[in-house]
Amino acid sequence: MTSRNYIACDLGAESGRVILGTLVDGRVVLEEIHRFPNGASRIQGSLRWNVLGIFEELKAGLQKIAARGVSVSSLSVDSWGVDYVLFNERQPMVALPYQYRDSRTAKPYEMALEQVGREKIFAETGIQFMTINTLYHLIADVQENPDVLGIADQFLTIADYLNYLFCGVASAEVSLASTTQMYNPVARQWSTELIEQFHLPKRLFPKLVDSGTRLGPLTEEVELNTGLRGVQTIATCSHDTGAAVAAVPAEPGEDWAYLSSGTWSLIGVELPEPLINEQVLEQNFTNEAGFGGTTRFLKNIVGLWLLQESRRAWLRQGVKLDYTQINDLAEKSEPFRSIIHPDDARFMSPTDMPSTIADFCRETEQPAPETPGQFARCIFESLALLYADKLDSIQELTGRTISKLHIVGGGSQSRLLNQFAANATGRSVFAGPVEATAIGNLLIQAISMGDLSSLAELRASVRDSFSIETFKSENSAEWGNARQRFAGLRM
Ligand code: LFR
Repeated sequence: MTSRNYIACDLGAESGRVILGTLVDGRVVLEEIHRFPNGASRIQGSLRWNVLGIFEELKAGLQKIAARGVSVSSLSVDSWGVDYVLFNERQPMVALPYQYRDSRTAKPYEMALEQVGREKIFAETGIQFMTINTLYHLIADVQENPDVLGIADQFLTIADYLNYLFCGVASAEVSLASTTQMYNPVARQWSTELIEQFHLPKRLFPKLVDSGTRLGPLTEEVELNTGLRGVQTIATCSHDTGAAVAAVPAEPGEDWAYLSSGTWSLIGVELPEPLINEQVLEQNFTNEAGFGGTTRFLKNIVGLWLLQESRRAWLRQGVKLDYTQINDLAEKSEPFRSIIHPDDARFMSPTDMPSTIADFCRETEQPAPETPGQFARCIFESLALLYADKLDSIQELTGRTISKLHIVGGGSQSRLLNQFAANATGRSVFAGPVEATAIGNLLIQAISMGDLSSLAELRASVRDSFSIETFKSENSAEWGNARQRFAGLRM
């Protein structure tokens, strides 16, 4: 029996975790060692991340592992996309990093599209247009914070930055680099064209590395702080969605799509190459870099953010509900009472999610939800309807026929949403694993360390290690009507 240990530091917008993964004869076993809440702070009218606080929490997790005396081969950090830290040789950080939902990109976004145009930006990057993208944040820095930029040597996206704090090697892993909308997936380089057009300081752009690159051992400082020794730092898929897609337990073939479900819903397919054309631009799909040179052809949907923000609003009113209770309430609520279009821009960063949802319903002449159960039912049904729409677009854009939808990530725990997704899309849904991101992170480390051989073997290991639940499509007439109603909601 051979057994190897790896550590995944998995950072989401809501929480961070340190997970110990053990690979025993090709099967992976997970243990959550440390979990901590995460979230942006509102400071001086802006939204910022406390990245050094995250670093301390990750080290607390590493200390717990060191205290057990287990031998660990390697570790790797993954995180959400687009956000970045500016630093120089003497200063670990020259400004507090912005959170992607900060409104400072509104003007730079308009300006960039006007000046250079969607066609050019898309042809260079293949990335969907979202105001959250790094490109518009960096333009905002050039315009509003030239003094801060002036003292920065480099930027690094969040997971790459934390890998750098662990091992002292600064590099941009391609999956995370691709989320910036400044990476050219065909040239496999930063887009010199966009760097020049937008007068972005060239020196800030870090060296690019492939997914699965061994960066180096922990620094002496980190070894001393944590008690961990002899551990390699690996840039796996630094982008959480990239790691999650790597761990989708699909059999080889072209008949499946994935939905990585968490704060965001990322729905798409894995392609051998980027798909960059007019139709893709028009439908605003994206080509993010995946493990092993693959392309994650997908679409960002606002996702469970709708529910997370609603839950926070209810909490402010003294109504405390966990997700199991919310699911139960949704299940008991009237079907299709009101539906929203999750793509509507108002849902991106509202100050009060339930009243924003209620407003949408009133404006579209539907009854506004009143109870948490009604809100949750409306959110789940609306998300499922949008998944169905996007699957149709994916088929049309790629020419593939999709018969299976793999749902991974925290959102796959909602059996109700899984069933709705099967009903709305008319496909079989395969739910799990919940921890796909951490698993992808851990098993890409296993590939880098020579313990697994390929992406196909990685996926086989996920299939062998975790149970996957199947949901068959039901109530097709009812959902067909709902899809028509949903199509009429386009605003
Ligand atoms: C999911 C995710 C998405 C990215 C969004 C913002 O956690 O990484 O893939 O578009 O967060 O960074």
